[in-house]
Amino acid sequence: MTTHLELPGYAHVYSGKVRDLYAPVGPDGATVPDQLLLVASDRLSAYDWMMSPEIPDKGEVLTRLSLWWFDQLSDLVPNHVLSTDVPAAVAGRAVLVRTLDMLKVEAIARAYLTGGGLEEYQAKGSVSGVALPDGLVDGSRLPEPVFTPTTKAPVGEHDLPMTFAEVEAALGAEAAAEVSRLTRAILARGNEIAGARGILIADTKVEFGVAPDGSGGLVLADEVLTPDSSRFWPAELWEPGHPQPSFDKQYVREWLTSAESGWSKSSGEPPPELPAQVVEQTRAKYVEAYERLTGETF
Ligand code: Q0Z
Repeated sequence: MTTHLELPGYAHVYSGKVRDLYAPVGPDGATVPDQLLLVASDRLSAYDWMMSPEIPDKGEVLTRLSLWWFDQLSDLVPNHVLSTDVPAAVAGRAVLVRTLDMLKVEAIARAYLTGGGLEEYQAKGSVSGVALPDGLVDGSRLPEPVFTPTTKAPVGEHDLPMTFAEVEAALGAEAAAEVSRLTRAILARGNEIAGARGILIADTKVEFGVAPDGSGGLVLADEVLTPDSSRFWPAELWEPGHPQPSFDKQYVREWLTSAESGWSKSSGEPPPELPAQVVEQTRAKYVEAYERLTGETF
């Protein structure tokens, strides 16, 4: 069990699997309600287990990538970022954001068929109520991105598919339509940009909020189009008909499932420590994704 950082001027609010939330503390000692500090750690999960050791620089790579995507998407949707002026201890891997009322829906869109979407297609010929052509296989590109929302389950539990009617009941018909349109537009834009740089984005999960005073429309929050919120695939290895290798986690998964690790996914036992070489190869993949997408040196 790891405990969170002590950040001067901030109070810890919440920790997820790989990120931590803090609230700034005002001069009166009270937390500032309209701002949050979002801190990305170097933690990595695979097969629902937290890996050890951590992946150096992963939090900074993902934070900088998310900030870059917010810029690429700024004509589509406003975002929650206020500032990157953050405590030195988390420099580069934290952002100060506007506190929003978060929508209680996981906004997911799929551009390629795999995972839960593939299972639903095989059973029903449709995904989230959208009829799809016959003959699609694992990894097939969809004619256009499909909105496949889920519930937001508590940490440790798994999210469940929601019908569009359930999203409308939760958010109202107008907001539901806007969340669907924006989520699909974000993934379409993501693939226009990433495809030209050798990365396919199979699917992505985004989070929206609204200003607590009810003014304005949807605001894109959290992280966006990172390998933690999306499935990134190397374009040159794309071959529909079987599961695609993950751009970022391939070395970790290959090692964990190899005889060398001595671990079995189905054992219920925690996985062994990652070898230094697997950690370094994985770090290099995160850096490579950042550099390919942004065209900048990490
Ligand atoms: C994001 C999360 C975690 C990082 C709440 N702008 C916002 N306003 C209100 N709430 C959030 C945001 Cl981004 C918010 N999360 C997910 C959990 C670390 C992000 F522990 N939860």
